[in-house]
Amino acid sequence: MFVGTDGSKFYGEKMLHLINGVKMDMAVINEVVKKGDTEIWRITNGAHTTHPFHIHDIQFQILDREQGDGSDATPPSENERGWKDTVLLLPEETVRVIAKFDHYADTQYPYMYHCHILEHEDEGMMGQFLVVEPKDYDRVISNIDNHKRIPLQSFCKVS
Ligand SMILES: [Cu+2]
Repeated sequence: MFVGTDGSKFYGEKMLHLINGVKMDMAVINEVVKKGDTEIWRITNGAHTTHPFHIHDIQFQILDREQGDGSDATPPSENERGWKDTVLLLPEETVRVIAKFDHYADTQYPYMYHCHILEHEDEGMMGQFLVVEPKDYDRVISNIDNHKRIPLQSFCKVS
């Protein structure tokens, strides 16, 4: 799965903070994860603002950080090598995190991921993901695709 961040979008005078270019929508499931899977999420901040990116349900470990100039990814510093539920995304930075989704599964009630700056999440810088039993995955995906869900593997942008 890819999660990312985009440059801030300007709509008139208002700067919106979004993920994948869309606002949080209670009617949209942005991602679906199979319970028991280990996933690497690639989170890119294309903005000039720092965003603390928070994921519900799981704890993750930071794999590496990559600067926007395309320089090589570097491992996290000593203080970032423990279990995390939030990772700071510096401007123009990409961070990869790894997590195992092995807790509660439900086909209807999603978890959230969002920027932890209150003003940003209020603007819609938040998304929803379901964790489902593997046996339910195909059915859930086909149901959700009938609505306006962002396709899996889309490059999720936080801006
Ligand atoms: Cu933010």
